Amino acid sequence: MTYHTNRTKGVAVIMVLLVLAIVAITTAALVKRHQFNQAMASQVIHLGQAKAHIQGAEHFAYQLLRQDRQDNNIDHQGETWAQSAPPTPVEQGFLHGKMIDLQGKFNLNSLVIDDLVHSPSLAVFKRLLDQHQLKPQLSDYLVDWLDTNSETTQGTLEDAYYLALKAPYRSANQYLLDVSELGLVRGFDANAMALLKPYVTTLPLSSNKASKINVNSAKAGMLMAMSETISQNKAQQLITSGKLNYWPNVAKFVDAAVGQKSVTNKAQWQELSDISTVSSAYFGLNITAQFGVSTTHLESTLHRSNNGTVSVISRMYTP
Ligand SMILES: [Ca+2]
Ligand SMILES: [Ca+2]
Repeated sequence: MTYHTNRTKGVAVIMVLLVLAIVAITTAALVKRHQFNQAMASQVIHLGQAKAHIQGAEHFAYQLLRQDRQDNNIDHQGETWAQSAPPTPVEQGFLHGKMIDLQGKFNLNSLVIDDLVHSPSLAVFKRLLDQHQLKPQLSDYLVDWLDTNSETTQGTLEDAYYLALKAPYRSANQYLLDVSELGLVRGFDANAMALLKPYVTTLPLSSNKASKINVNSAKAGMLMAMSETISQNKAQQLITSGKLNYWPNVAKFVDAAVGQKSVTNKAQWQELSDISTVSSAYFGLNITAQFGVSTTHLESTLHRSNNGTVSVISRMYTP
């Protein structure tokens, strides 16, 4: 009898312990779920706050560009739009942004104009490849990717290479929308992409004309690629002079780069002049907003028309 009572008591104790364990587990799960829901809710709130602030900053950037066009027709790095805003505290978060002149880079789409190779642009791109010890054939592969026909200049089929790949695809035969697409083109491996990225961009062609490069925003490597006569030293000199005092017009820059136009340098002078500008229409905007643990990033490409109207060409949020 005693044995039976003890056994019953033992079973009861185990039952109580079991119930307690279940209660503890359930409570822990509920607390965890509550914390998770709370975290989710604050994440959603923070994300909403971040996006609202980013949109505000984006509109501010449009205004800067619009105002700038009303003020002048020259674009350089000393102007307000070109100054990056350091992380600025806003209500419950931080906001920072940067605008770059995309015309300080080489527009890859300029290689093919009216379905034909644009020789001045090809020369720039070949020098850019050479500068980074990349094969000159890369420019041929890119031209074939951009032009509408499916034959290479050697008369072979462009797609022969792409269709033989493990995951086959065809040549796009159209303009690039993003620099990352270059990774699909024959020969453009990760190394080539990384080397070229600071110097190249993909912009629409205004009135089907090759894009000009803004010499007030171009890096030294870009200036070297723009003319065979611009050495590394010369490019550095031009950058230094441009920083002290921006180039107010193309002629002043070209004179400084290749010397005043004369019988001997006439061709080089004209060549460099034809691909240069001091006025930009395309800008890249990067805005980061940090609220709580959420960081949201916006990358957009803006177009500014001659009268200052700003429109968005592309916009990408992460996340
Ligand atoms: Ca300006
Ligand atoms: Ca083609």
